[in-house]
Amino acid sequence: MRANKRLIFTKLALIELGALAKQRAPTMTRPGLSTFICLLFSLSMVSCHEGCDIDQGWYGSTELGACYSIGWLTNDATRADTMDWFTADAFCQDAGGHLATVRTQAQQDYLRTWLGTVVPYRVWIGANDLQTEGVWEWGYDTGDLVVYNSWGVGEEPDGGTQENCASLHNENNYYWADYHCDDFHVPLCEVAPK
Ligand SMILES: [Ca+2]
Repeated sequence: MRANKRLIFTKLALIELGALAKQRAPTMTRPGLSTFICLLFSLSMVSCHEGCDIDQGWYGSTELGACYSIGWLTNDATRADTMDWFTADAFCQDAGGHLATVRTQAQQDYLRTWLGTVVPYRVWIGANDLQTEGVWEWGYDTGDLVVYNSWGVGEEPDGGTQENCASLHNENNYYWADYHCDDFHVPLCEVAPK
């Protein structure tokens, strides 16, 4: 990281912190800018992940509403790091969480920017319509229905009963797409911020 870029990031952070200090209500800030600043910090190796254990590979924040992890992956990720949706679901539960939910535009934007820098593969999230075709829920048979969505422009989801699990499509700007659940993708896990 060049020194002048660090200076710019520092200035942006000071501007943001100053704006936050002027607000009386701490519960509602400007999530878009804050999340952007936080992401810049993560890319510059400066911690800005309140509520998420970044030392253990969990990215996100209390403000974002989620901590996401692909913790065992590196930029050298290979197909060996991928698995089918059911194995991915169990993998995330073993990690103390669940396959990722994406419930807001801020979360989608965060994941798109972050994953675009680290994962050159399709990424499983928890959305599936395994129980009832066309009725998408977070996790298997949870009743936690998908409300916000970011399906790819066009026909997605377009696989009918043959494609019942959702992935962030790295070849399409991380919009969602439905895939056969036995395909091999990278699992994206989530835990709640502390
Ligand atoms: Ca389907």
